[in-house]
Amino acid sequence: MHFFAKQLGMPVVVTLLVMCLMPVDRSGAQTLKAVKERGTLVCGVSQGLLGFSTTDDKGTASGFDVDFCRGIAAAIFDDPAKVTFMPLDAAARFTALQSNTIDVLSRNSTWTMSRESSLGLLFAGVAYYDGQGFLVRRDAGIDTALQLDGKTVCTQTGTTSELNLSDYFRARHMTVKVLALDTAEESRKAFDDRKCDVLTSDVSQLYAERLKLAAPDGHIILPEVISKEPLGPAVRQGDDQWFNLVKWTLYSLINAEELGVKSATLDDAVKSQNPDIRRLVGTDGDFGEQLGLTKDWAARAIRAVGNYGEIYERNIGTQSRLSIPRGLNALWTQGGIQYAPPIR
Ligand SMILES: N[C@@H](CCC(=O)N[C@@H](CS)C(=O)NCC(=O)O)C(=O)O
Repeated sequence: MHFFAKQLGMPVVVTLLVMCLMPVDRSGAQTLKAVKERGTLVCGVSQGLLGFSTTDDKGTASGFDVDFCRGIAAAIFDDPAKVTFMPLDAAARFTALQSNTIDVLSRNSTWTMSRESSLGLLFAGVAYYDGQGFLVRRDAGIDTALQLDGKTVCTQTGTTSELNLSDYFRARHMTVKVLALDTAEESRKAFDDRKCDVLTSDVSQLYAERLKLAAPDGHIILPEVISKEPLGPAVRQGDDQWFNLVKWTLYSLINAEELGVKSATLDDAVKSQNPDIRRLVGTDGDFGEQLGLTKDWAARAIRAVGNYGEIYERNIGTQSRLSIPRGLNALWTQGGIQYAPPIR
């Protein structure tokens, strides 16, 4: 008998061998099953942030964060409409995940350590590299954050913006009065009503909020970006299959842009000889099956919402009213830092 078998005894060796050959334990994998049984994905979004998630008069949701959820729904059901959007304010968003009210949170939320280490969540990746900034009235004569001493700043409760604000001014021995409100709408209104001199938030949100102010052109965003705000989709801990599905759907959209695969050119991509493209769209390999889906999982998502660049330009980039330059969110091959691990 082999040495190890002698030491451990034959039954133990056989058990170990059988365990090694068994499929991976999927006991934590409840979310995908629940989503499929329910027939719709429940996605937590903001209560209305232009370009990221808004709802029109007919009740149709659109935006960058919304499209990501539609992409996941398409990957699962081959139908981007099979998603239910749940608007959440900053304070309610993480509890909604913890209590199983939503399957995924796609709501301008910053990936921070404590949100993973103490809230029991996991961020699946960075969909948008952001940073915190300041918006002021053009006629206030302020052109740098260093002139904000003594001013009143409006922010939102339960956000990283509120925390960074005090760090930033304390470190510079400056004092600002903070007016922390519950929703973005309340902050914007307070600012428009001149209850505060400054509005602070992630820069992408300042672009969105500026368009909703009574006089958008009468406002400027100061040059200082005081924090790192990597925004991305979050899930509950304890379901690796679901975590992988959300993460690789995001990465497939970024890889699709890098490989030049677009919604309109998907039929050509399926016939491509490029091995990276063949794996992405499911012509080669069984990557989709490994996620609990079908081979063409990524192709379904790309067909429905386009690649990362298409989602960006349509909602917040050149084709949108926000017109936010790609900046850090350009691909790593184009001078930015959006970089997706390979599908192989
Ligand atoms: N990225 C930051 C800020 C996120 C946040 O909730 N910002 C507020 C504005 S400061 C917002 O988006 N509100 C949208 C809403 O209430 O629907 C975080 O994760 O804490």
